[in-house]
Amino acid sequence: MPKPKLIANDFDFEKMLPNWQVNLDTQELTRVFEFKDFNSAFEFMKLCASFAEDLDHHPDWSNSWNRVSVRLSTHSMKALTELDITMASAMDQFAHQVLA
Ligand code: H2B
Repeated sequence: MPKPKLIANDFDFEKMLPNWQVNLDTQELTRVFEFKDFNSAFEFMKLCASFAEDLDHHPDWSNSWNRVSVRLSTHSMKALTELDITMASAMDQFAHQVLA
Protein backbone atom coordinates (compact mmCIF):
# COMPACT_ATOMS: atom_id res chain seq x y z
CA MET A 1 0.00 0.00 0.00
CA PRO A 2 1.67 3.28 -1.10
CA LYS A 3 1.92 6.08 1.44
CA PRO A 4 -1.06 8.45 1.16
CA LYS A 5 -0.16 11.98 0.05
CA LEU A 6 -0.12 14.81 2.58
CA ILE A 7 -2.47 17.70 1.85
CA ALA A 8 -0.95 20.69 0.07
CA ASN A 9 -0.32 23.73 2.27
CA ASP A 10 -2.60 25.87 0.14
CA PHE A 11 -5.54 23.43 0.18
CA ASP A 12 -8.67 25.52 0.66
CA PHE A 13 -10.59 23.66 3.41
CA GLU A 14 -13.11 26.50 3.70
CA LYS A 15 -14.05 26.18 0.05
CA MET A 16 -13.76 22.42 -0.44
CA LEU A 17 -15.06 21.17 2.93
CA PRO A 18 -17.04 24.08 4.40
CA ASN A 19 -18.94 21.88 6.87
CA TRP A 20 -15.86 20.41 8.50
CA GLN A 21 -13.73 21.80 11.32
CA VAL A 22 -10.01 21.57 10.65
CA ASN A 23 -7.60 21.20 13.54
CA LEU A 24 -4.05 21.53 12.27
CA ASP A 25 -2.59 20.95 15.75
CA THR A 26 -4.18 17.53 16.12
CA GLN A 27 -4.28 16.96 12.33
CA GLU A 28 -7.98 16.11 12.39
CA LEU A 29 -11.11 16.95 10.47
CA THR A 30 -14.28 16.83 12.56
CA ARG A 31 -17.95 17.11 11.80
CA VAL A 32 -21.19 16.26 13.60
CA PHE A 33 -23.96 14.97 11.31
CA GLU A 34 -27.60 15.11 12.40
CA PHE A 35 -30.41 13.04 10.92
CA LYS A 36 -34.10 12.72 11.53
CA ASP A 37 -33.83 9.60 13.66
CA PHE A 38 -31.63 6.60 14.53
CA ASN A 39 -32.52 4.63 11.40
CA SER A 40 -31.35 7.45 9.13
CA ALA A 41 -28.15 7.90 11.13
CA PHE A 42 -27.46 4.18 10.89
CA GLU A 43 -28.23 4.11 7.16
CA PHE A 44 -25.62 6.88 6.77
CA MET A 45 -23.11 4.89 8.83
CA LYS A 46 -23.64 1.76 6.71
CA LEU A 47 -22.94 3.72 3.49
CA CYS A 48 -19.81 5.22 5.07
CA ALA A 49 -18.64 1.87 6.45
CA SER A 50 -18.81 0.20 3.05
CA PHE A 51 -16.93 3.09 1.41
CA ALA A 52 -14.32 3.07 4.21
CA GLU A 53 -13.67 -0.63 3.69
CA ASP A 54 -13.20 -0.13 -0.06
CA LEU A 55 -10.85 2.80 0.58
CA ASP A 56 -9.17 1.04 3.53
CA HIS A 57 -9.50 4.27 5.46
CA HIS A 58 -11.79 4.45 8.47
CA PRO A 59 -13.44 7.22 10.45
CA ASP A 60 -13.21 7.47 14.23
CA TRP A 61 -16.81 8.07 15.08
CA SER A 62 -19.59 7.72 17.60
CA ASN A 63 -23.35 7.63 17.34
CA SER A 64 -25.99 8.91 19.70
CA TRP A 65 -29.52 8.32 18.37
CA ASN A 66 -29.81 10.72 15.38
CA ARG A 67 -26.28 12.14 15.66
CA VAL A 68 -22.99 10.85 14.24
CA SER A 69 -19.79 12.56 15.45
CA VAL A 70 -16.83 12.02 13.15
CA ARG A 71 -13.07 12.48 13.37
CA LEU A 72 -10.87 11.91 10.34
CA SER A 73 -7.11 11.59 10.38
CA THR A 74 -4.57 9.22 8.86
CA HIS A 75 -3.26 7.32 11.86
CA SER A 76 -0.35 5.68 10.04
CA MET A 77 1.00 9.16 9.12
CA LYS A 78 -0.24 11.02 12.22
CA ALA A 79 -1.38 13.59 9.66
CA LEU A 80 -4.19 14.68 7.38
CA THR A 81 -3.84 13.15 3.93
CA GLU A 82 -5.74 12.96 0.67
CA LEU A 83 -7.57 9.92 2.11
CA ASP A 84 -9.17 12.14 4.75
CA ILE A 85 -10.32 14.56 2.06
CA THR A 86 -11.76 11.70 0.01
CA MET A 87 -13.53 10.28 3.06
CA ALA A 88 -14.89 13.67 4.18
CA SER A 89 -16.28 14.41 0.69
CA ALA A 90 -17.89 10.96 0.48
CA MET A 91 -19.47 11.38 3.92
CA ASP A 92 -20.90 14.76 2.86
CA GLN A 93 -22.47 13.07 -0.18
CA PHE A 94 -23.86 10.13 1.81
CA ALA A 95 -25.39 12.54 4.35
CA HIS A 96 -26.97 14.50 1.50
CA GLN A 97 -28.35 11.26 0.06
CA VAL A 98 -29.84 10.13 3.39
CA LEU A 99 -31.23 13.59 4.21
CA ALA A 100 -32.84 13.98 0.76
N1 H2B B 1 -7.84 4.43 8.79
C1 H2B B 1 -7.31 5.58 9.20
N2 H2B B 1 -8.11 6.62 9.49
N3 H2B B 1 -5.98 5.72 9.31
C2 H2B B 1 -5.13 4.73 9.03
O1 H2B B 1 -3.91 4.90 9.14
C3 H2B B 1 -5.68 3.49 8.60
C4 H2B B 1 -7.09 3.37 8.51
N4 H2B B 1 -4.94 2.47 8.28
N5 H2B B 1 -7.65 2.21 8.15
C5 H2B B 1 -5.43 1.26 7.68
C6 H2B B 1 -6.88 1.00 8.00
C7 H2B B 1 -4.51 0.13 8.09
O2 H2B B 1 -4.64 -0.13 9.48
C8 H2B B 1 -4.76 -1.14 7.30
C9 H2B B 1 -3.87 -2.26 7.78
O3 H2B B 1 -4.50 -0.86 5.95
